[in-house]
Amino acid sequence: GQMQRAYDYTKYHTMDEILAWMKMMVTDHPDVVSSLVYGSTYENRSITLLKVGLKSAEPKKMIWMDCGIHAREWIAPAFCQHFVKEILGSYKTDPKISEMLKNVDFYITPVLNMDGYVYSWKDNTTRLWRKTRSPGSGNCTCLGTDLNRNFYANWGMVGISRDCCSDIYNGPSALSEPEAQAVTDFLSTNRDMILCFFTIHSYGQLILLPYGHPNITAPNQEELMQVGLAAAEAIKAVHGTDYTVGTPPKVLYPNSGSSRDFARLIGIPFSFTFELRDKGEHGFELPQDQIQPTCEEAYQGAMSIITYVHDK
Ligand code: ING
Ligand code: ZN
Repeated sequence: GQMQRAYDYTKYHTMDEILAWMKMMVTDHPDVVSSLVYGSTYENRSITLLKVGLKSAEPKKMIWMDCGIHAREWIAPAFCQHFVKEILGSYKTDPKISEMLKNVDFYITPVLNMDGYVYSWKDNTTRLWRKTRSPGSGNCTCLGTDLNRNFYANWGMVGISRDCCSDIYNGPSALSEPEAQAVTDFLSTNRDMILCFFTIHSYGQLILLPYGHPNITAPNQEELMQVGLAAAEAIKAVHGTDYTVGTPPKVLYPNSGSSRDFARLIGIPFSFTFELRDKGEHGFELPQDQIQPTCEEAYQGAMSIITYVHDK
């Protein structure tokens, strides 16, 4: 089928609604979209991505994008959905997007931390949940590990907490969380084919580059910075929104165990964290009337980077 069925992209959606949306994308665009389960969460939900691209006889390069690694950052899953909607709505008429879909496949996970996302929708007291829902080590009574501190990338070194009640608890061990293990397995298997890695967060209006650790520098740091700055310009051109570009230690504070750093460490040349709107006025509870403009501008930022890596 060619037509896009109704879905309200200007609202936040529950996990069940997002899963139904994913099924709808596959059903409505069978020639371009398929879904793939690549792991399961602590609570046994199937971690599912959408693969978006045109069929090809040749092996295709890949672009990775995950959203919702942190439960409360609801604008992130909304962005992944907007991104899929935009490329599906434009590839038939936009020769640039159609060329991209011929040459690369997009692997897009709308909600990585599914257990946490479901919990953040439970009631008013759980709205600001960040972590997974697994028990920490030993006798701790708190639940949850920060997935973005749990990857095998200088795990446990800096910008983490060993207190399992902390929001930046890095977990009992590297890759203790099945969600981090699932991403790690996918990236490791496909690392030679992946051109670019995006992980989408909020908030802060930042484009973060590897590495989070202050003592290591990516070999293509200069190029990452230039590509990031061009993306920030593309973002600003849409609604005038300012994004800051740099490594975490330069723009905020160091961290370790992030998926962005892991992706770069295993050789994926371009790896970026987007921190979407805003700068703290509403924070994680970004009003729904900002979903559309936030996604429109960030789409242009992501496309600026994707165009660069595609044409290179
Ligand atoms: N921020 C990311 C986090 O994992 C980050 C990325 C790391 C930003 C270090 C700045 C410094 O903390 C959010 N919002 O999750
Ligand atoms: Zn985050």
